[in-house]
Amino acid sequence: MTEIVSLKHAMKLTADAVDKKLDHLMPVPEGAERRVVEAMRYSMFAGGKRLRPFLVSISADLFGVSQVSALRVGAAVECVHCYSLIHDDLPAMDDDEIRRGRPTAHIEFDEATAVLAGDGLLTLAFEILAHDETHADPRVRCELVTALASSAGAHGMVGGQMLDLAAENAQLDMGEITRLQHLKTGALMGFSVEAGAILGKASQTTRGHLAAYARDLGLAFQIADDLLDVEGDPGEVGKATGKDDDAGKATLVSLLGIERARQQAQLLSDQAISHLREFGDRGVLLKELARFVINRKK
Ligand code: GRG
Repeated sequence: MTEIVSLKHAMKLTADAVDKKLDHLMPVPEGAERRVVEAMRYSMFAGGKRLRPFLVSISADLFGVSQVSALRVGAAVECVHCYSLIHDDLPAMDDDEIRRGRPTAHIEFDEATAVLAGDGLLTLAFEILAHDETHADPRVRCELVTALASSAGAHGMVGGQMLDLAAENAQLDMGEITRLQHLKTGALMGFSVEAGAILGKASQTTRGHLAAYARDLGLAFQIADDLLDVEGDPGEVGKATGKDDDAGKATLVSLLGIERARQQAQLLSDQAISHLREFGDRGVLLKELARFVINRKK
């Protein structure tokens, strides 16, 4: 119980700090472009958990990296995450009207503005990473840019979203679903964990352990998300539930059933924790987070 309280406290501290940073990085301009920035801010400051910035922060902590760097990278990855949610909600994709308990961006504004708000956030992410305040070493900044681009692009999250769209009303097996989810959800989480190691110039062996942790964490997170879609309370989850079933989407829950999916999430969470041995007590928040993602209610 004490550990969960301290995890929540640590998550809140990071969320507050990254919100402050994002507020500073997204000033509202005068003129006609004001509307797109307002839409970016509307979606950005809507009560997200800031899980990915927290992952950056705690992985950076393992290597004694300054929180100034970690917060900027956290802000960048949250921009990419937020863009993906705006675009995912569009009528051409998941066609959702509620996200985080509020009207989605295209409902609150309009479709064209929502597309542009997503584009604005995606490009802002790379501007943040490339700035010399993110890290003094340009090679580190370049590595961050490359890693975020590949985890967000056609061989990462965008590719996963393509597989997801193609999967409607298709019979996917466990391997295919796992690959889809690894790309759609896991890739950006993988970047978030890897970012600390890039900032801290960690060894390849250490990076391998963190990548294995992130892979299992992402898959466990996604199963929990699919369970929430089946069992969650829309009021608490902050969005419509039952969407996967309505769209005929294959998930590990539809394939395995609720009980076995829950067991699989537990197994992945335990496996994620097993990759953290080399960090000893310093890995405690990463461990707690692996437990948190499968027990969350939103
Ligand atoms: C449109 C390129 C493009 C990609 C969309 C992320 C994504 C890919 C789709 C979102 C659909 C979805 C519900 C995916 C499940 C995993 C996920 C990203 C959940 C939302 O992440 P949280 O729980 O959200 O971290 P908050 O609101 O806390 O920020």
